[in-house]
Amino acid sequence: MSNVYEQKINDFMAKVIAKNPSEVEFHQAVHEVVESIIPFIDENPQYADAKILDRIVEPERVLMFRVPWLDDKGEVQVNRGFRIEMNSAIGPYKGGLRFHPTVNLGILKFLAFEQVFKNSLTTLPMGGGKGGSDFDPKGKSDNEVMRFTQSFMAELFRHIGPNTDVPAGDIGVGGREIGFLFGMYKKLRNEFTGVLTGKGIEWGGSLIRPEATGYGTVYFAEEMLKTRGDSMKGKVCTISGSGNVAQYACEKATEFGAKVVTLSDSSGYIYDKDGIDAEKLAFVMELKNVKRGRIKEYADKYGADFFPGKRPWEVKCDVAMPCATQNEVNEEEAKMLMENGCFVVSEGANMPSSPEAITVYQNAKILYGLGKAANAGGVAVSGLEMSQNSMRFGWTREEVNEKLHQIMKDIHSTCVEWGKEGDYIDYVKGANIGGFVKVADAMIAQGVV
Ligand code: NDP
Ligand code: 2IT
Repeated sequence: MSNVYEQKINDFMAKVIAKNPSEVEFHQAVHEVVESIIPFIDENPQYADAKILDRIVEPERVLMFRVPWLDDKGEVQVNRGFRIEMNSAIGPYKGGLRFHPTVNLGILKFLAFEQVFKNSLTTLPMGGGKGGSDFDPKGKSDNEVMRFTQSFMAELFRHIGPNTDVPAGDIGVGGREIGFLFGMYKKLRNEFTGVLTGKGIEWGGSLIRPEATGYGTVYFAEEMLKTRGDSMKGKVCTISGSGNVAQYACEKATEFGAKVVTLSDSSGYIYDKDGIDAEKLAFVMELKNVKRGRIKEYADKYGADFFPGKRPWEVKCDVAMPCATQNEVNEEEAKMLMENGCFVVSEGANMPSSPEAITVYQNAKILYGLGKAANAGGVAVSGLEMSQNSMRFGWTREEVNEKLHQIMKDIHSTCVEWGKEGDYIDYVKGANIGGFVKVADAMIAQGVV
């Protein structure tokens, strides 16, 4: 990159950091995007004239609120709730809710910022948002989760709506939580609407929404492999996480003929050299979604290895799919992946690779599908859930899956269109520019608002 661009990027970042001190994940996400966008804007001055970059890093609205609730002992607990309404240029704010003790403003702003570009890439009319709380669902009873969730919605309901802001799940928010949130919203508004996605199939949900993020991440990996005349068949895959995204990435990779050898949680990872087949995955789903147990129990049951406190990137693989959380692959781990022959990284999680890890992938010229492209399948099917709710009609599994698959192919094509550099496809550049253009053009068309 030329010195002129580096100077412009540094100047821009200095302003962002001064204005948003201590929001380190937000700085990281913005930096990754502006590295692609600043050179692009130089050739497309209409975006500079309209100050699009200055506007796009500023949330349209940030909501922060007290969430008091009573635990099972009758003691008062207090958490903090957030909703970041980042950008509504191309549709209502859309994005998940995260319940995790690490949640803070900077993390949710990074996620909301990523969501703007991701949602644009899906081709569907959705703006970007994110929210959540520092509430820790681990070890809480169903009743405690319900009381917390109802208190959270007792404030959030006045800010959201099917044409305004449509939350969904993320870490710590799955079918159970969406159910409690929806029930409370409906009671407070006296309206049955598609205000949340990820709903149960009996009450307005879409088939394939639970599967969508993980499936999409594998579809994206398959598209990347196709550019080299290759496929997922026969590939050894490492996956981190064992939640919603990891489970369905494992299912689809196995269906595509790959062998998935790892899963993890925050306590460590399991390595199963024989592969995690459908029966073993059913055990994981019961363990994680119903019993809410630890991944170590997989090793106890199937005689696999368990590595406490470690992440799976030291395991030899062809394809790595980080599906747990942000910054879960550092520079050293990225180097380890490359040294062991990994040549595809498809990110189910949001921003799982550190900036240094990304540089390692780029220098090695591997197929690197960053989260905002590779994990867009989840929000894409959320968009399809919104369409089905508006039509008061539901598509079949096959129809939704086909649409999801096509959207992932289209996102891949967009990345190629904007990111092709000779023989190499820079998916980072491709996704950032491809996601930016539509939002930026819409912002210009709508004036200074
Ligand atoms: P889940 O809550 O279902 O699962 C999260 C998994 O990641 C768990 O195995 C959890 O382990 C692990 N994990 C979470 N935080 C950490 C941490 N700090 N360190 C180590 N492991 C951790 O969440 P999802 O599967 O829905 O989300 C996973 C990732 O995918 C997130 O980055 C999310 O933003 C992203 N994503 C999710 C989408 C969705 O539709 N759900 C869509 C697009 C992206 P433990 O149980 O021990 O905490
Ligand atoms: O990060 C994400 O894209 C999600 N957690 C899903 C958001 C959604 O609205 O389905």
